[in-house]
Amino acid sequence: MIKLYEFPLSPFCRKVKVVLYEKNIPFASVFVDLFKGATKAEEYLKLNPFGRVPVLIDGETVLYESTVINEYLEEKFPNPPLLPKDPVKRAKARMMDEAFDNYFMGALGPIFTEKFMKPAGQANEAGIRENTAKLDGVLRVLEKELEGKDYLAGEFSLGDIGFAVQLPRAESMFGLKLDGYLRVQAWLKRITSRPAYQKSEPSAEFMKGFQETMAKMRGSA
Ligand SMILES: N[C@@H](CCC(=O)N[C@@H](CS)C(=O)NCC(=O)O)C(=O)O
Repeated sequence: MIKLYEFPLSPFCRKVKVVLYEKNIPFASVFVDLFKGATKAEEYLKLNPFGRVPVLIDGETVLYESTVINEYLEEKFPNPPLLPKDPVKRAKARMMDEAFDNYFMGALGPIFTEKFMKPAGQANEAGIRENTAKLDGVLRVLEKELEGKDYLAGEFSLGDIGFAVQLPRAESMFGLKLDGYLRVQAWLKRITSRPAYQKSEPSAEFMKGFQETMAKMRGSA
């Protein structure tokens, strides 16, 4: 059976999990405790020398990088398809996934560090504002992309998944405002109501533990 090494809150892990569930691929989840530095352990580095989650193991095949893992799953398990047939729409789906990884997560990562990793009161507020403005810029792009379309590439695809798993989290944990982005809100509703999406949500128990650990870390940082 396929194994997914994951940290449930990681959007890169959730990108892969949504695909596994959408395609009804059975898999076993292996919890990688980022708080305990598990990605830097010698055994883990044999799987991913860059020390990140997710890692997917399929028989003898060991893969890392969420985008590549999802392309692999799409090729090996083509049904239901998560990339459009039309080459232009396929390119759009891939562009949107890249935009998520690079521009959205590229701005959210530094906000996470400032807001959650620094001791209370020591966050670089100017840095947070600057990166929040970048996130807002990405939302403007999405709103425009969704003009006349239900999904970013015209049909539900790999291009929607990263954004859809992380936008609600960015709203609840980072205070990102979706007000005024009406197409984005409607599109999110369409995706978040999918059973595969819902199954990929971290459990309430995990979230409670996560919040307690973050609070302890900030208190003692
Ligand atoms: N480009 C990678 C990014 C993976 C990544 O950054 N994962 C983070 C969690 S969201 C991680 O493993 N961090 C652990 C660490 O840096 O030690 C992908 O798409 O899989």
